Amino acid sequence: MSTDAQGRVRSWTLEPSVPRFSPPPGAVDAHCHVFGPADRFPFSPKAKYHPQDAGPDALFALRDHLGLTRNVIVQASCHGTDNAATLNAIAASNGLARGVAVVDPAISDEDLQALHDGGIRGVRFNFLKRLVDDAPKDRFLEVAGRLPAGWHVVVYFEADILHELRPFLDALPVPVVVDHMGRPDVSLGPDGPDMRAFRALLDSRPDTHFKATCPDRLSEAPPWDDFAEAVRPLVEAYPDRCLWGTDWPHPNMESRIPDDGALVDMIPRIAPTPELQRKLLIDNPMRLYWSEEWL
Ligand code: 0GY
Repeated sequence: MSTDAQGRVRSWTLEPSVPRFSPPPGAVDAHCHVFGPADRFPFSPKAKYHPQDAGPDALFALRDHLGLTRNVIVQASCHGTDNAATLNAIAASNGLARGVAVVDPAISDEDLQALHDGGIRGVRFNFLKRLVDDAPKDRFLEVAGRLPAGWHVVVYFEADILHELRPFLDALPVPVVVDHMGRPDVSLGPDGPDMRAFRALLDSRPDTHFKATCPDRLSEAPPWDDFAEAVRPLVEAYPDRCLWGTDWPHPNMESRIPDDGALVDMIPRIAPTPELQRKLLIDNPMRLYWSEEWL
C-alpha cells in the first residue's frame, strides 16, 4: 500500500496501461473524482479516508492518456459538502468537465444557482454508512424539490438496502442516476436477485439511469468476467439510460488498485456495438450534463 509521510493513501496507479479499445471522439468519463490539492482544499473534518492529492492536472492527463474527451466530477465524501475542489477542477477544464455536488440540504437557492454557474448539474445522496454519518431522506427530498432546472439526483447505495430505499427513490421529483448500479452481486449473473431488483427499479420509472461502472469493486479480480456477463445485458436492455466512468482515483481501493487502461477495455465487453458505445459514452452523458450543447 502506498502511504505518504502524513499517512495519506494513494488508491490509483501512476502507470495505467494504454487501452487497446479506442473510445469514440467525445467520450465522457461520467464518474470520477478529485482529491484536493489538500493545501488549498482541506478534507472535511468528517472524512472517512485521507487520500493523497489527485487534482485536476492528474485527472486531465489520465483523460488524455485513455483517449477520453470529457469528465463528470463527482464530489467525493472526503470533501464533505464543501464543493470547492470539484468546482476548481471544473473551472480548469476549458468546459470539458461538469460536476455533481454534495450539499447540506439546508443550502439556499442562491447557493444552488452558484453551483450551477460553476458547472454542477446534479446532487449526490450517499447512503453508504462507511462513507457518511447520516443520510436524512426527508431532507434530501426537500432539497431535491428545489434543484435548478435540468438537474438530477445521483444516488449511491448498496444492493441490500434497495428495497428499503424504494419509497424514497420513487418519490424523487427529478431524474435519478444510480452509482455502480447499486452495487449488485454480479457473481450471481445477469438474473441474480440483485440484478432483478435493480431491473425492477429501472422498469418502474423511465428517468432512472445507471452507471455501468466499477468492475474492480464489484468483481473479485481482473479480467472481471462476471461483471461483463452481468452488466452487458443491462446495457443492451436499457441503452438510453447507461453511463460509464473510470471512478478514478478509486477511493478506498488502495489494496486493489485497478489499471485504468483495463477499465477502458471493459467498454466493448459491456457495450459490444458502436451504437451502444456511442449511447453509453456520448449521447447519455451529454444529455444529462451538457444539455445546452446537446439540444
Ligand atoms: C465511488 C466509491 C466510493 C467512494 C466515494 O465519495 C466517495 O468517497 O464515492 C467508495 O468508497 O465506494 O463511488 O467512487
